[in-house]
Amino acid sequence: MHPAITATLAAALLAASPLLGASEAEDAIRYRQGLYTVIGWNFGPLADMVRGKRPFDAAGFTLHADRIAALAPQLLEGFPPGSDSGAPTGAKAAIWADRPGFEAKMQDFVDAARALAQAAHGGDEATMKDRFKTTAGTCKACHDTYRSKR
Ligand code: ASC
Repeated sequence: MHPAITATLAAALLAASPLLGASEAEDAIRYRQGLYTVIGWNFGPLADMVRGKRPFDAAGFTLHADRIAALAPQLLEGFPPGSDSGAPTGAKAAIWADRPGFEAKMQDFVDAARALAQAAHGGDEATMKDRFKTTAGTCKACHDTYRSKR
């Protein structure tokens, strides 16, 4: 085969192949799902406090808010190209097809989580609850577009 054709074919194959091996994609999927599980674990008590299902407790609120603020910035690395499949996942192909849109939604969550933790350290209950609602809104906004319905 002509070298130019071989090179073109090789380039086409590379472009079509996932950038990650199967086990790397699976690791990334497990990593991000683990993070979302831990974030959800910490989100629960905050939601309960905001909804009046458990007594407001500023120290507990701050603990969980700090954890979420620390975890949120670690999510994006769990979505490398090629990790759209390899293990059961609700992540939509739009995450990779519309990367700037996805990263903007992710950044909204990171920013909101940071503001939530800052409010918690500020100690004003109304502000804490308000920032919680903003944060929950950023979760939902991303899920609406980039996560398949469960
Ligand atoms: C949760 C959870 C979500 C978000 C979202 C916030 O606890 O599992 O996906 O909060 O419902 O609107």
